[in-house]
Amino acid sequence: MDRISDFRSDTVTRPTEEMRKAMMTVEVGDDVFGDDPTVNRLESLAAEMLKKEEALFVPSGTMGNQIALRVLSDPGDEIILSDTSHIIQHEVGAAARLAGLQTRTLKTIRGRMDPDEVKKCIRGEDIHFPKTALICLENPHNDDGGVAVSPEYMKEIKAIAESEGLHVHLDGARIFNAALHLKLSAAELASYADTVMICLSKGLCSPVGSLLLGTKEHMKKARKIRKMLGGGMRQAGILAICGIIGLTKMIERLKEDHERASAFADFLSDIPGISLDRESVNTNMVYFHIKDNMRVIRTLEEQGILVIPHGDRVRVTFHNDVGDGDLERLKKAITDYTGKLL
Ligand code: TLP
Repeated sequence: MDRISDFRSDTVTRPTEEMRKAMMTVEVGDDVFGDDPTVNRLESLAAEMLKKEEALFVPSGTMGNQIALRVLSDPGDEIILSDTSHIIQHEVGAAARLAGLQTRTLKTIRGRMDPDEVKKCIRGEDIHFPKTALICLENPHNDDGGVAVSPEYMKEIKAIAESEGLHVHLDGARIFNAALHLKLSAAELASYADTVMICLSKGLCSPVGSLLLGTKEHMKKARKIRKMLGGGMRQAGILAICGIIGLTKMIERLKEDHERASAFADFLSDIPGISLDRESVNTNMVYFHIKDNMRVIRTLEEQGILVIPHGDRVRVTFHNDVGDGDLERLKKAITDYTGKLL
Protein backbone atom coordinates (compact mmCIF):
# COMPACT_ATOMS: atom_id res chain seq x y z
CA MET A 1 0.00 0.00 0.00
CA ASP A 2 1.50 3.34 -1.08
CA ARG A 3 -0.16 5.71 1.23
CA ILE A 4 -1.76 5.48 4.64
CA SER A 5 -4.25 8.10 5.79
CA ASP A 6 -4.24 7.68 9.53
CA PHE A 7 -7.31 9.15 11.22
CA ARG A 8 -7.18 6.87 14.28
CA SER A 9 -6.12 9.57 16.71
CA ASP A 10 -4.15 12.79 16.97
CA THR A 11 -1.74 10.73 19.10
CA VAL A 12 -0.33 9.34 15.83
CA THR A 13 1.17 12.72 14.87
CA ARG A 14 4.89 12.55 14.32
CA PRO A 15 7.22 15.26 15.58
CA THR A 16 7.71 18.09 13.09
CA GLU A 17 11.00 18.68 11.25
CA GLU A 18 11.73 21.56 13.61
CA MET A 19 11.23 19.29 16.64
CA ARG A 20 13.49 16.59 15.23
CA LYS A 21 16.27 19.08 14.55
CA ALA A 22 15.92 20.75 17.95
CA MET A 23 16.19 17.36 19.69
CA MET A 24 19.71 16.93 18.28
CA THR A 25 21.22 19.93 19.97
CA VAL A 26 19.02 20.70 22.97
CA GLU A 27 20.62 21.27 26.37
CA VAL A 28 19.78 18.48 28.83
CA GLY A 29 20.45 17.39 32.41
CA ASP A 30 19.11 14.87 34.92
CA ASP A 31 15.52 15.89 35.56
CA VAL A 32 15.13 13.75 38.68
CA PHE A 33 17.79 16.04 40.19
CA GLY A 34 15.86 19.00 38.75
CA ASP A 35 18.87 19.69 36.50
CA ASP A 36 17.38 19.59 33.03
CA PRO A 37 17.19 23.22 31.89
CA THR A 38 14.86 22.42 29.01
CA VAL A 39 12.35 20.55 31.16
CA ASN A 40 12.47 23.46 33.61
CA ARG A 41 11.86 25.88 30.73
CA LEU A 42 8.90 23.82 29.48
CA GLU A 43 7.36 23.66 32.96
CA SER A 44 7.72 27.43 33.49
CA LEU A 45 6.30 28.18 30.05
CA ALA A 46 3.26 25.97 30.61
CA ALA A 47 2.65 27.39 34.09
CA GLU A 48 2.77 30.89 32.67
CA MET A 49 0.44 30.06 29.77
CA LEU A 50 -2.14 28.36 31.99
CA LYS A 51 -1.67 30.77 34.90
CA LYS A 52 -0.95 28.06 37.43
CA GLU A 53 1.83 28.24 40.03
CA GLU A 54 3.76 25.22 38.77
CA ALA A 55 3.81 22.50 36.13
CA LEU A 56 5.22 18.99 36.12
CA PHE A 57 6.35 17.18 32.97
CA VAL A 58 4.99 13.61 32.91
CA PRO A 59 5.37 10.78 30.38
CA SER A 60 1.68 10.51 29.49
CA GLY A 61 -1.74 12.01 29.96
CA THR A 62 -2.85 8.93 31.82
CA MET A 63 -0.05 9.32 34.33
CA GLY A 64 -0.87 13.03 34.68
CA ASN A 65 -4.50 12.27 35.48
CA GLN A 66 -3.59 9.48 37.88
CA ILE A 67 -1.08 11.62 39.75
CA ALA A 68 -3.73 14.34 40.11
CA LEU A 69 -6.17 11.84 41.64
CA ARG A 70 -3.58 10.82 44.20
CA VAL A 71 -2.63 14.39 44.99
CA LEU A 72 -6.20 15.52 45.58
CA SER A 73 -7.62 12.52 47.44
CA ASP A 74 -6.86 9.78 49.92
CA PRO A 75 -7.39 6.04 49.33
CA GLY A 76 -11.00 5.11 50.07
CA ASP A 77 -12.34 8.52 49.02
CA GLU A 78 -14.98 8.93 46.37
CA ILE A 79 -14.69 10.99 43.20
CA ILE A 80 -17.45 12.26 40.92
CA LEU A 81 -16.93 12.14 37.18
CA SER A 82 -18.50 11.50 33.80
CA ASP A 83 -19.41 7.90 33.00
CA THR A 84 -17.65 8.27 29.65
CA SER A 85 -14.60 10.18 30.84
CA HIS A 86 -11.15 9.02 29.81
CA ILE A 87 -10.36 8.28 33.46
CA ILE A 88 -13.27 5.84 33.60
CA GLN A 89 -13.12 4.36 30.10
CA HIS A 90 -9.48 4.32 29.09
CA GLU A 91 -7.20 4.22 32.09
CA VAL A 92 -7.41 0.51 32.87
CA GLY A 93 -9.18 1.01 36.17
CA ALA A 94 -6.20 2.93 37.57
CA ALA A 95 -8.34 5.18 39.77
CA ALA A 96 -9.25 2.06 41.75
CA ARG A 97 -5.98 0.20 41.41
CA LEU A 98 -3.44 2.97 41.85
CA ALA A 99 -5.29 5.61 43.84
CA GLY A 100 -7.67 3.28 45.74
CA LEU A 101 -10.66 5.42 44.89
CA GLN A 102 -14.34 4.70 44.63
CA THR A 103 -15.83 6.33 41.56
CA ARG A 104 -19.30 7.84 41.33
CA THR A 105 -20.06 8.18 37.65
CA LEU A 106 -22.74 10.42 36.18
CA LYS A 107 -24.32 10.39 32.76
CA THR A 108 -22.97 13.10 30.47
CA ILE A 109 -24.65 14.82 27.58
CA ARG A 110 -22.33 16.72 25.25
CA GLY A 111 -19.62 16.59 27.89
CA ARG A 112 -21.77 17.94 30.73
CA MET A 113 -22.91 16.22 33.88
CA ASP A 114 -26.11 17.67 35.33
CA PRO A 115 -24.91 20.11 38.05
CA ASP A 116 -27.93 19.20 40.25
CA GLU A 117 -26.97 15.54 40.03
CA VAL A 118 -23.39 16.43 40.92
CA LYS A 119 -24.66 18.28 43.99
CA LYS A 120 -26.82 15.32 45.02
CA CYS A 121 -23.83 12.98 44.84
CA ILE A 122 -21.73 14.93 47.31
CA ARG A 123 -21.84 13.06 50.59
CA GLY A 124 -22.21 14.55 54.04
CA GLU A 125 -20.61 13.12 57.13
CA ASP A 126 -21.92 9.69 58.11
CA ILE A 127 -20.14 6.76 59.71
CA HIS A 128 -21.02 4.63 56.68
CA PHE A 129 -19.90 6.98 53.94
CA PRO A 130 -16.66 7.47 52.07
CA LYS A 131 -15.50 11.07 51.85
CA THR A 132 -16.27 12.84 48.56
CA ALA A 133 -12.94 14.36 47.61
CA LEU A 134 -13.01 15.49 44.06
CA ILE A 135 -14.94 16.27 40.90
CA CYS A 136 -13.23 15.55 37.57
CA LEU A 137 -14.02 17.42 34.39
CA GLU A 138 -12.86 16.73 30.84
CA ASN A 139 -12.70 19.45 28.20
CA PRO A 140 -12.97 18.76 25.32
CA HIS A 141 -14.89 15.65 26.26
CA ASN A 142 -13.45 12.95 24.01
CA ASP A 143 -16.13 10.27 24.15
CA ASP A 144 -19.00 12.73 23.72
CA GLY A 145 -17.67 13.71 20.29
CA GLY A 146 -14.56 15.67 21.24
CA VAL A 147 -17.02 18.36 22.23
CA ALA A 148 -15.76 21.59 23.82
CA VAL A 149 -17.69 22.36 27.00
CA SER A 150 -18.62 25.92 27.95
CA PRO A 151 -16.74 27.89 30.61
CA GLU A 152 -20.11 28.66 32.28
CA TYR A 153 -20.62 24.97 32.98
CA MET A 154 -17.11 24.59 34.36
CA LYS A 155 -17.62 27.63 36.55
CA GLU A 156 -20.84 26.19 37.91
CA ILE A 157 -19.15 22.90 38.81
CA LYS A 158 -16.21 24.73 40.39
CA ALA A 159 -18.62 26.81 42.51
CA ILE A 160 -20.39 23.63 43.69
CA ALA A 161 -17.04 22.04 44.55
CA GLU A 162 -15.85 25.11 46.43
CA SER A 163 -19.03 25.42 48.43
CA GLU A 164 -18.56 21.81 49.60
CA GLY A 165 -14.79 22.02 50.15
CA LEU A 166 -13.98 19.70 47.23
CA HIS A 167 -11.27 19.91 44.61
CA VAL A 168 -11.68 19.91 40.84
CA HIS A 169 -9.33 18.19 38.40
CA LEU A 170 -9.54 18.98 34.69
CA ASP A 171 -8.48 16.42 32.10
CA GLY A 172 -7.52 19.01 29.51
CA ALA A 173 -5.72 16.59 27.20
CA ARG A 174 -6.84 18.80 24.28
CA ILE A 175 -7.44 22.03 26.20
CA PHE A 176 -6.13 24.20 23.35
CA ASN A 177 -8.67 22.69 20.97
CA ALA A 178 -11.42 23.62 23.41
CA ALA A 179 -10.01 27.11 23.97
CA LEU A 180 -9.76 27.77 20.22
CA HIS A 181 -13.33 26.73 19.63
CA LEU A 182 -14.64 28.71 22.59
CA LYS A 183 -12.48 31.71 21.62
CA LEU A 184 -10.99 32.12 25.06
CA SER A 185 -7.68 31.38 26.72
CA ALA A 186 -6.70 27.96 27.96
CA ALA A 187 -5.86 29.77 31.21
CA GLU A 188 -9.52 30.67 31.64
CA LEU A 189 -10.57 27.03 31.31
CA ALA A 190 -7.78 26.03 33.68
CA SER A 191 -8.97 28.58 36.24
CA TYR A 192 -12.03 26.41 36.96
CA ALA A 193 -9.87 23.57 38.27
CA ASP A 194 -7.26 23.05 40.98
CA THR A 195 -5.17 20.74 38.83
CA VAL A 196 -5.10 20.47 35.05
CA MET A 197 -3.54 17.87 32.82
CA ILE A 198 -2.64 18.88 29.28
CA CYS A 199 -1.17 16.68 26.54
CA LEU A 200 1.72 17.71 24.30
CA SER A 201 1.70 14.51 22.27
CA LYS A 202 -1.65 14.91 20.52
CA GLY A 203 -2.50 17.83 18.22
CA LEU A 204 0.64 19.66 19.31
CA CYS A 205 2.76 16.89 17.73
CA SER A 206 5.29 16.16 20.50
CA PRO A 207 6.40 12.54 20.40
CA VAL A 208 5.91 12.01 24.15
CA GLY A 209 4.71 13.93 27.15
CA SER A 210 2.02 15.72 29.09
CA LEU A 211 1.99 18.25 31.90
CA LEU A 212 0.19 18.40 35.20
CA LEU A 213 -0.36 21.89 36.60
CA GLY A 214 -1.52 23.29 39.91
CA THR A 215 -0.30 24.98 43.08
CA LYS A 216 3.32 24.69 44.24
CA GLU A 217 2.18 22.56 47.14
CA HIS A 218 0.19 20.18 44.92
CA MET A 219 3.05 19.90 42.41
CA LYS A 220 5.54 19.10 45.19
CA LYS A 221 3.36 16.16 46.13
CA ALA A 222 2.86 15.30 42.45
CA ARG A 223 6.64 15.18 41.81
CA LYS A 224 7.05 12.57 44.50
CA ILE A 225 4.12 10.49 43.24
CA ARG A 226 5.53 10.67 39.70
CA LYS A 227 8.79 9.23 41.05
CA MET A 228 6.92 6.48 42.87
CA LEU A 229 5.09 5.52 39.66
CA GLY A 230 8.39 5.31 37.79
CA GLY A 231 7.75 8.48 35.83
CA GLY A 232 10.89 10.35 36.90
CA MET A 233 12.81 10.81 33.66
CA ARG A 234 16.46 11.69 33.23
CA GLN A 235 17.62 13.66 30.14
CA ALA A 236 14.02 14.42 29.32
CA GLY A 237 14.93 17.77 27.74
CA ILE A 238 15.20 15.88 24.49
CA LEU A 239 11.40 15.45 24.71
CA ALA A 240 10.62 18.70 26.50
CA ILE A 241 12.04 20.77 23.64
CA CYS A 242 9.31 19.33 21.40
CA GLY A 243 6.74 20.39 23.99
CA ILE A 244 8.13 23.94 23.94
CA ILE A 245 7.84 24.03 20.15
CA GLY A 246 4.32 22.58 20.42
CA LEU A 247 3.17 25.20 22.93
CA THR A 248 4.73 28.13 21.10
CA LYS A 249 4.13 27.21 17.45
CA MET A 250 1.50 24.52 17.00
CA ILE A 251 -1.61 25.83 18.77
CA GLU A 252 -3.06 28.07 16.04
CA ARG A 253 -2.69 25.27 13.49
CA LEU A 254 -5.29 23.20 15.38
CA LYS A 255 -7.93 25.37 13.70
CA GLU A 256 -7.27 23.54 10.43
CA ASP A 257 -8.18 20.26 12.11
CA HIS A 258 -11.42 21.78 13.38
CA GLU A 259 -12.29 23.01 9.90
CA ARG A 260 -11.68 19.61 8.34
CA ALA A 261 -13.68 17.87 11.09
CA SER A 262 -16.56 20.26 10.54
CA ALA A 263 -16.47 19.80 6.74
CA PHE A 264 -16.43 16.02 7.20
CA ALA A 265 -19.36 16.15 9.64
CA ASP A 266 -21.37 18.20 7.11
CA PHE A 267 -20.53 15.65 4.43
CA LEU A 268 -21.69 12.75 6.64
CA SER A 269 -24.90 14.52 7.61
CA ASP A 270 -26.18 14.10 4.04
CA ILE A 271 -25.52 10.38 3.79
CA PRO A 272 -28.46 8.02 4.37
CA GLY A 273 -27.60 5.29 6.86
CA ILE A 274 -25.14 7.47 8.78
CA SER A 275 -26.10 9.41 11.88
CA LEU A 276 -24.15 11.74 14.10
CA ASP A 277 -24.65 14.42 16.67
CA ARG A 278 -23.61 17.33 14.45
CA GLU A 279 -23.63 19.81 17.35
CA SER A 280 -21.04 17.87 19.27
CA VAL A 281 -18.53 18.26 16.44
CA ASN A 282 -16.70 21.43 17.33
CA THR A 283 -13.06 20.40 17.69
CA ASN A 284 -11.00 17.83 15.77
CA MET A 285 -13.07 14.64 16.12
CA VAL A 286 -16.08 13.17 14.39
CA TYR A 287 -17.96 10.22 15.84
CA PHE A 288 -20.69 8.63 13.77
CA HIS A 289 -23.05 5.67 13.76
CA ILE A 290 -23.32 3.32 10.81
CA LYS A 291 -24.68 -0.21 10.70
CA ASP A 292 -21.96 -2.81 11.30
CA ASN A 293 -19.26 -0.27 12.06
CA MET A 294 -16.49 -2.89 12.07
CA ARG A 295 -17.23 -3.76 8.47
CA VAL A 296 -16.79 -0.14 7.34
CA ILE A 297 -13.59 0.11 9.37
CA ARG A 298 -12.18 -3.02 7.70
CA THR A 299 -13.20 -1.82 4.23
CA LEU A 300 -11.45 1.52 4.77
CA GLU A 301 -8.40 -0.23 6.15
CA GLU A 302 -8.08 -2.31 2.98
CA GLN A 303 -7.70 1.00 1.14
CA GLY A 304 -5.09 2.37 3.56
CA ILE A 305 -7.50 4.57 5.48
CA LEU A 306 -7.34 4.03 9.23
CA VAL A 307 -10.14 4.95 11.65
CA ILE A 308 -11.14 3.37 14.95
CA PRO A 309 -14.25 1.94 16.55
CA HIS A 310 -15.65 3.43 19.73
CA GLY A 311 -18.35 1.05 20.93
CA ASP A 312 -20.76 0.87 18.02
CA ARG A 313 -19.51 4.15 16.54
CA VAL A 314 -16.65 5.10 14.25
CA ARG A 315 -14.21 7.81 15.29
CA VAL A 316 -12.31 9.94 12.81
CA THR A 317 -9.70 12.34 14.17
CA PHE A 318 -8.06 15.21 12.30
CA HIS A 319 -4.50 16.30 13.01
CA ASN A 320 -1.25 17.61 11.53
CA ASP A 321 -0.45 14.43 9.60
CA VAL A 322 -3.71 14.33 7.60
CA GLY A 323 -4.53 17.03 5.08
CA ASP A 324 -7.16 17.89 2.50
CA GLY A 325 -6.01 15.05 0.23
CA ASP A 326 -6.60 12.53 3.01
CA LEU A 327 -10.01 14.01 3.75
CA GLU A 328 -11.04 13.74 0.09
CA ARG A 329 -9.81 10.15 0.01
CA LEU A 330 -11.85 9.32 3.10
CA LYS A 331 -14.98 10.98 1.72
CA LYS A 332 -14.67 9.09 -1.56
CA ALA A 333 -14.19 5.76 0.23
CA ILE A 334 -17.30 6.40 2.35
CA THR A 335 -19.33 7.46 -0.68
CA ASP A 336 -18.31 4.24 -2.48
CA TYR A 337 -19.08 2.11 0.56
CA THR A 338 -22.50 3.60 1.33
CA GLY A 339 -23.37 3.73 -2.40
CA LYS A 340 -22.97 -0.04 -2.57
CA LEU A 341 -25.23 -0.51 0.44
CA LEU A 342 -28.11 1.36 -1.17
N1 TLP B 1 -6.80 9.39 24.44
C1 TLP B 1 -6.50 8.45 23.39
C2 TLP B 1 -6.94 7.04 23.81
O1 TLP B 1 -6.43 6.73 25.06
C3 TLP B 1 -8.40 6.86 23.82
C4 TLP B 1 -7.18 8.88 22.12
O2 TLP B 1 -6.78 8.35 21.06
O3 TLP B 1 -8.07 9.74 22.16
N2 TLP B 1 -7.38 12.23 28.46
C5 TLP B 1 -8.03 12.23 27.28
C6 TLP B 1 -9.28 13.03 27.15
C7 TLP B 1 -7.53 11.50 26.20
O4 TLP B 1 -8.20 11.49 25.06
C8 TLP B 1 -6.33 10.76 26.37
C9 TLP B 1 -5.79 9.90 25.24
C10 TLP B 1 -5.69 10.79 27.61
C11 TLP B 1 -6.25 11.52 28.65
C12 TLP B 1 -4.45 9.99 27.90
O5 TLP B 1 -3.31 10.41 27.24
P1 TLP B 1 -2.09 9.40 27.02
O6 TLP B 1 -2.44 8.60 25.80
O7 TLP B 1 -0.93 10.33 26.82
O8 TLP B 1 -1.95 8.57 28.23
